[in-house]
Amino acid sequence: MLIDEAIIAVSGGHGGPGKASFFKKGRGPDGGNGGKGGDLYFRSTSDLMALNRYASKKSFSAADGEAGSSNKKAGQKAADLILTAPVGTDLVDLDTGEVFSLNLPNQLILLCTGGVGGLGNADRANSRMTTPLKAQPGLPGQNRHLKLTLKLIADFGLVGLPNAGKSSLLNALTNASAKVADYPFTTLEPNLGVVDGRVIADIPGLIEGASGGKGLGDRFLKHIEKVPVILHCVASDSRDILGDYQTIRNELGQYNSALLEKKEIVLITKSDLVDKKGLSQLSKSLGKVNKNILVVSVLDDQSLADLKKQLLA
Ligand SMILES: Nc1nc2c(ncn2[C@@H]2O[C@H](COP(=O)(O)OP(=O)(O)OP(=O)(O)O)[C@@H](O)[C@H]2O)c(=O)[nH]1
Ligand SMILES: [Mg+2]
Repeated sequence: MLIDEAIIAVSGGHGGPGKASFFKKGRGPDGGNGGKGGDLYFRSTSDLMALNRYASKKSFSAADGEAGSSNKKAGQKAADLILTAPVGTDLVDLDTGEVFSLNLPNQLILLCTGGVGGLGNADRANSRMTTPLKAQPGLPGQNRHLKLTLKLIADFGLVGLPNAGKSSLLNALTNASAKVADYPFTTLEPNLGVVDGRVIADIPGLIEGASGGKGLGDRFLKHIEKVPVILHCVASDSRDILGDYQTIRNELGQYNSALLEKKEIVLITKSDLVDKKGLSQLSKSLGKVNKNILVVSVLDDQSLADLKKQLLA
């Protein structure tokens, strides 16, 4: 199962404690400083499942700095911890509201700096305090409570009512092998496919009320937010194709009105089920709301080639 949301606690490592020690024969303090705690980073990965590990483990901390030792020997800085999240993940600091977005491949973001190491008693010595007996303990690393939300980054998003033929199109156009069946809600998680380096996302079916939680609800609407072009599928054998179209537009708009500003190509799917005259009526009726219409069938290679051409242009 694709996990696309997680809440975790993260922190940089604690600074290592300084050392309190003395040279032999009363020649003063020789305790070394503690090392810095490790920093905690997030790196983007192409692995869509990368958030799954945060379903079980909820707390991550970089390693603590090494303690200082005698003879003024400083402790080592601790190793950094690099966590991963899929490209398209937004990380929101739940305390400050800061948002960090992993939108690029292999992007590295510093989230928490490690704490500085404590001073050993050698470095604490000064003219007023020549022989400090104590060292400093080091400081804790920065910590954050993060909400991770994956919003798929794809060039195109297939959107529509259940059964509209979205997954069939994904399979016909790309290398994907999404499950296809003649019942609603076959697709329960988004699928991705690639054609000539362009990514198409197949978003699970939406129904009236999805933005308010009906059907699979609004869980997947967020995946449309980072997709620049919507491929809106409406089935040609529907009894009310304009109604189907408007239902989806309403849900998109209620979730986030910015989704309605995106470029939209309307795909009248399963065109083999309707005769030419019927198809031209459907195009005419949808043409009142969107001029960018293509008629496709997974059984009609020419229609798929035309669609591909338009997508890759
Ligand atoms: N005749 C015909 N049937 C199609 C075509 N495309 C899809 N179908 C059928 O329509 C049904 C639904 O197809 P899917 O691709 O699973 O539809 P979906 O939109 O992904 O559905 P959900 O995942 O439930 O939202 C399946 O039985 C497909 O075989 C087509 O071009 N022509
Ligand atoms: Mg499907």
